[in-house]
Order: sequence, then C-alpha cells, then structure tokens
Amino acid sequence: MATERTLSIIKPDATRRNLTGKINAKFEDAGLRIVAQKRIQLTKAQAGEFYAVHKERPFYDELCEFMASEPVVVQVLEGEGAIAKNREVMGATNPKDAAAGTIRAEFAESVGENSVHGSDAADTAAQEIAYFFSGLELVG
Ligand code: IDP
Repeated sequence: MATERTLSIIKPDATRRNLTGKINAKFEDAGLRIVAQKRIQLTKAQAGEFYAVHKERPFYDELCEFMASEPVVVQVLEGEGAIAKNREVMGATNPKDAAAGTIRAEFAESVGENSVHGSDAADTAAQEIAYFFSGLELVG
C-alpha cells in the first residue's frame, strides 16, 4: 500500500477537554506520523467553507458554529494507507456506533461533537491539506 497523507482536525470538544495528547497517541500507536500540526481558531465563515460539501444538510449551521466555538488542532498524518487507517482509528461518526478503542468511542460527546475530522478520500485529503497548510509547512 502506498504512503499517503490525510488531513485531521482535533475538534473543539476535544481541545476544550485537553485531549490533544491522548488523541495524538492513538494516531502514533496506529503507525500514523504527525508531519504537520497547528492550533488555530476558525471563524464561522472558514468552518463553513471547509464543510461546504455539507451546506444542504440540516446540521450545517450547528456544525459551523461548533467548529468556530473554540480552537482546533489541524494536522497532517502520514503513513501506509493513511486515509483509511485514520478513518479506522477515528471510528464511526456517531460515537454510539463507534468500535471499542476508537477515538470517537472513547472521547466523542455526540454525533456532532465527535472529537475528530479525517479526510475520506485521496482527492479530499489533497484539497483539505492545501486549505490549511502551505508546502513549506510539510516537512515529512
Ligand atoms: P465524518 O466526520 O465521520 O466523515 P460526515 O457525515 O462527513 O461524518 O459529517 C461531518 C460532520 O458533521 C461529523 O463529523 C459531525 O461533526 C457532523 N454531523 C454529522 N451528522 C450529524 C448530525 O446528524 N447531527 C449533527 N452533526 C452531525
């Protein structure tokens, strides 16, 4: 399997509860390398642009408010099959459905406040990484 990069976000419910280190340990234990990382405060407009694909969904406004409510940690994870591996480590969107040991099973508070975002495919990973990071910030 090829080495890939994927975009991860540690969401406000997790940064608020000081869970960044515990979540990063899950990534590293799964063989994912954190090759770029920064803590930022999104505006609601920036959150809306990032999640534009969901703009027709009923939870869009709530999601954008939440993502702008407190700082997030945006990061690039690298590894063999990193996109699928990260989705596996994250667990299902709704923590009630997430497998034991996954980030969302252990830390998520609800289907909306579910601690992490991870890109779902190679094209979205490339777009999402470019949304937050310049080439100079990606040191490999
Ligand atoms: P994913 O994050 O597991 O890829 P998506 O379906 O792409 O899940 O949804 C994006 C984000 O939108 C979720 O992670 C969650 O924060 C939020 N979301 C999804 N479904 C709901 C819902 O039914 N109510 C509130 N927020 C939701």
